[in-house]
Amino acid sequence: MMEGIIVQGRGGLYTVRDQEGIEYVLRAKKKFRWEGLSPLVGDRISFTPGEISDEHGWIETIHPRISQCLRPPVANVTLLCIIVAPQPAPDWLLVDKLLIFARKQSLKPLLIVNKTDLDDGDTSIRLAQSMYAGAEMEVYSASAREERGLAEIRQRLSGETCCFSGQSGVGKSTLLNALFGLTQETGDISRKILRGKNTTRHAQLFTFDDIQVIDTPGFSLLEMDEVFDPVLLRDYYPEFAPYEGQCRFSPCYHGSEPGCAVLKAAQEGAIHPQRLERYHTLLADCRQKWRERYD
Ligand SMILES: Nc1nc2c(ncn2[C@@H]2O[C@H](COP(=O)(O)OP(=O)(O)OP(=O)(O)O)[C@@H](O)[C@H]2O)c(=O)[nH]1
Ligand SMILES: [Mg+2]
Ligand SMILES: [Zn+2]
Repeated sequence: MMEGIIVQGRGGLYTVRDQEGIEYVLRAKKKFRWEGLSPLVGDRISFTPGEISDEHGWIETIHPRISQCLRPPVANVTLLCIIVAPQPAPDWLLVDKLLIFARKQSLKPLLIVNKTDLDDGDTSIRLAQSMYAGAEMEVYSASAREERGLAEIRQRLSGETCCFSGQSGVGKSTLLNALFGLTQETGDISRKILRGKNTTRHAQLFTFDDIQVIDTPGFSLLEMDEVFDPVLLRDYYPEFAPYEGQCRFSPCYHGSEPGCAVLKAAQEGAIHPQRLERYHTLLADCRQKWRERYD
């Protein structure tokens, strides 16, 4: 049996790369379906290669995952790189949701503001830096087009399995091309609606020295799929931590309770008001799902 990593999967066929960099096309054995397990890009697997006359071999074993993302569906990522750009306009709520996903999976999150060449007065990068200052997320900036900020990012990605994630059209593929000399297809942004055109259709894994990166298709909707007790949401906000236990009520959701230390901190400028506002949006969403959980 041989060992490899899934670099792409489409239509039930998986491209797998072995240690020597040779690629094989494989199918998954039926037993995985019975086990409710489906192979993901990033999975480490054991396989039997196809015979010369066969078109494909078989995935025999999927090794235990250190992490698993559902959106985008990839395995064994260590660093979730969330990409935003001044254009298309950042959906910060989407960023906050990705950040929560990352925390749930114990992935380190990292934000990259791309297209700084379009960032008038550094508005986007400054906003990102101030919003996430207390959120334990590193913030980098880059211009794939003008090749700015690339060396710092490359250095940060060293030793990691990174997943590039974010809205369509922010430049994930262009940035990966610039960082690693790839020639992936990139797409224009629609002029009318200023949105990406979903150019990347499948997740794909690339390896450069000690860096593995996965490019993924952009998306604009992200549901908080998991239903969980809304009181747990606050645990995903490191900027709230200094105030836990100081609110009048216990537990406090930091919603609109009187005597809430988090609300007070936000009023005094210690917590970014937009982060708190979006937290309230997610809290309402979470509460509704929690109420409806037995329906
Ligand atoms: N001005 C500017 N444009 C950029 C930069 N990076 C990417 N773009 C442009 O943004 C558009 C979208 O780039 P893509 O790399 O296809 O975006 P993507 O995030 O991979 O999009 P999907 O594959 O659809 O998710 C292209 O027209 C790129 O040329 C940049 O740093 N500056
Ligand atoms: Mg792309
Ligand atoms: Zn509170």
